[in-house]
This record gives sequence, structure tokens and C-alpha cells, in this order.
Amino acid sequence: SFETIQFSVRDGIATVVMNRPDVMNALNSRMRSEITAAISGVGAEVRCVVLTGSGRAFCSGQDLTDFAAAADVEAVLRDEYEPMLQAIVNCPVPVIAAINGVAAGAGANLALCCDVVIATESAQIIEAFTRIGLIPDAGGTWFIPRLVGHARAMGMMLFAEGVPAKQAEEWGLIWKALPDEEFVEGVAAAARKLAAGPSGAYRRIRTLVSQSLDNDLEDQLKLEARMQKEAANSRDFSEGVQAFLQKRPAQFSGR
Ligand code: T3D
Repeated sequence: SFETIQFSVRDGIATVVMNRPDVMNALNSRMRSEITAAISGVGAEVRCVVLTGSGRAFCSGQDLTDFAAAADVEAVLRDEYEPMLQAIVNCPVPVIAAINGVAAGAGANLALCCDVVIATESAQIIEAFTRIGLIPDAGGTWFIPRLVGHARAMGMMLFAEGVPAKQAEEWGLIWKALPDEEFVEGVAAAARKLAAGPSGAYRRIRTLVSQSLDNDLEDQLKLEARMQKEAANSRDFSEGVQAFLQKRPAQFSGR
């Protein structure tokens, strides 16, 4: 059972709550392995994952009192951070990061590798690394330029200032900033929507968008055609078309 996270599954939605609120949910070795295990182990009934934090922070990044991590940081990144990020990126269903409060350092990058990022308006996203003489890791130097372009990526990383959620939304760093009082319900509604959606189409979209970063147009068009053929053979496609013609909401099964 888990010590540093809370994990629950309800109505097709798996929720992972990072749960070390006294240290702003700083990541230690145990938390990394528990997040990895929880997300890579989700069952076939799960059609959406939500990752969030308990208390007033989302996650403050590496636990800076964990000196074992500092001693062999390269091994920790390879053996613990990378599997955690890959568990999210390779998850078969969409992963929502629900930024309930400050997201700093690797905690920011943990959120930014998710498919959909929703933040509460009072939260900030901080590439805090240079404050302590480090470089952004946990995928930050890969994801952030792709999300917001060179100028904003460089500004965020060199100045290490907090980006308020609303500005992050305007930049396209995240999907949405919601007023604090609407945050919890907004995240729940997004999760319900994805959990009731055409999961096969979502899975293919995740693959297509990630491959688009490396493919040229010709390869991407081929991949789209192949994946559209698969999607067109799904039950969800038959249901979607029938529902459209019958002027009723579609009931997707995820198959
Ligand atoms: O070393 C390696 O393995 C390399 C890997 C690096 C990856 C990284 O993530 S490096 C970046 C690490 N993270 C940071 O540098 C952020 C550190 N935290 C902060 O800058 C601030 O705490 C926040 C901006 C996140 C929040 O500020 P604030 O003022 O709202 O809260 P606070 O008072 O600073 O923090 C509350 C408590 O959490 C406090 O403990 P206390 O005084 O109540 O006993 C603070 O020490 C603790 N805390 C916050 N972040 C961390 C932490 N404890 C351990 N590690 C943390 N990262």
C-alpha cells in the first residue's frame, strides 16, 4: 500500500494525490516510485487519471533534505524520475495535472508532461532550479520550449520567477486557469468528460501528437490514415455516428 500518495479509482477516474503536505509534497524516492507504480498499474476500467497535491501545494519538486538524491543525482534521474515521467507519457489514458497550488522545480515539470494541465488561479508554476544552481530536469528543457517557444522558455528558466496560472494559460503553458472557487469542480468535470469519452481515439491522439514532434508531414499523414482506420473500426465510432443521426448524446464505451 502507498505511504506518500493517496490513490483511488471511482467511476473510471483514477486519482493520485501527492500527500506530503508539510513539505509542499516534495518528491522523495518513495513518492516517485509510488507515483510510477500507481500510474503504470491502472486497470482497464480506468479511462482518465488525475494527478494532484494535498494541502496548499501541488508539488515543490525534489525533496531538498534528501541528501542521498544529491549524492548521485544522475542515477536518481535515470532510475526514478525518468520512469515516473514515462509512466505518465505512456499511460494508455489521458492524464490531467490538477495544479492546486504552487508547482516548483521537478514538481512543475511533473505537471507539464501531463496531457491536460488545469491550475487554480492562485497557483504559480516556477522553474525554480537556477535559484539553487541547478538546471531544469524532469523533462523541463524538452517540454517547455515545445509548449511556449524559445523566448518564454528561456525567461522562465533563467529568471526562475513564478508564472501565475492565468499567465501560464495565456502563454499556452497550461490548458486552463480556473478561479479558485471553481477549481475542484472544474477538474472533476474535465475528468468525467474524458472518462466518458472515446478512449481509443484519445489514445491515438496522444500517440499522434507526440509523434508529430519528430515526423515530417508525409509520415504524419500516413500515421493519421492508419490510426483513423483503427478508430473507424471501433464501436465508439459506430455509436458516435448513430447518436449523431438520432440527435442524442453518444454513449461511448471506450472500445
Ligand atoms: O537533487 C536532485 O536530486 C536533483 C533533482 C532536482 C529536481 C528539483 O526539483 S530541484 C528544485 C527543488 N525545488 C525547489 O527548489 C523549490 C523549493 N521550495 C520553494 O522554493 C518554496 O518552498 C515554494 C516556492 C515551493 C513554496 O514557498 P512557500 O513560501 O509557500 O512555502 P515554504 O515556507 O517555503 O515551504 C513550506 C515548508 O515546505 C517549509 O518547511 P517548514 O519551514 O514548514 O519546516 C519548506 O522547507 C518545505 N519545503 C518546500 N519545498 C521543499 C521543502 N522541503 C524539502 N524540499 C523541498 N523541495
